[in-house]
Amino acid sequence: MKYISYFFIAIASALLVILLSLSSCSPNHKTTTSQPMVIKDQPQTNQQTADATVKIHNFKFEPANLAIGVGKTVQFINVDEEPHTATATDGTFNSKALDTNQTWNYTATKPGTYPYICSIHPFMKGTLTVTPQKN
Ligand SMILES: [Cu+2]
Repeated sequence: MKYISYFFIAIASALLVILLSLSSCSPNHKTTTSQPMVIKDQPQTNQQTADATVKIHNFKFEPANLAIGVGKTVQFINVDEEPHTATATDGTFNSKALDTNQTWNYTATKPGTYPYICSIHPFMKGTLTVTPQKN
């Protein structure tokens, strides 16, 4: 009987040691092994990151006038409770309706001046100027 109880104490302490080493090691392993994978994923999300942002707030485009270089990306984000769009009056781009906190990216392809409105609230006006230089 004594041997059996020693045996159990030995197993229990061994388990404790394993548990302790696991709990102290696993956070380190997570930060070292899973973070490089996150970093690998980041370039993909960085490609979608915009060069400029237009916030749609209080039924206004902020800033209402924005200039970006050709090839650059502008992100529209609607922070209103109402849906809004960013719709070029000449049809060059159209975000369709953006719900609250929804974003939409537009990459400028051709230099020019593009007035745009919200097609739901046409009194909302903005102008996107696409400059020839890639800045
Ligand atoms: Cu609107």
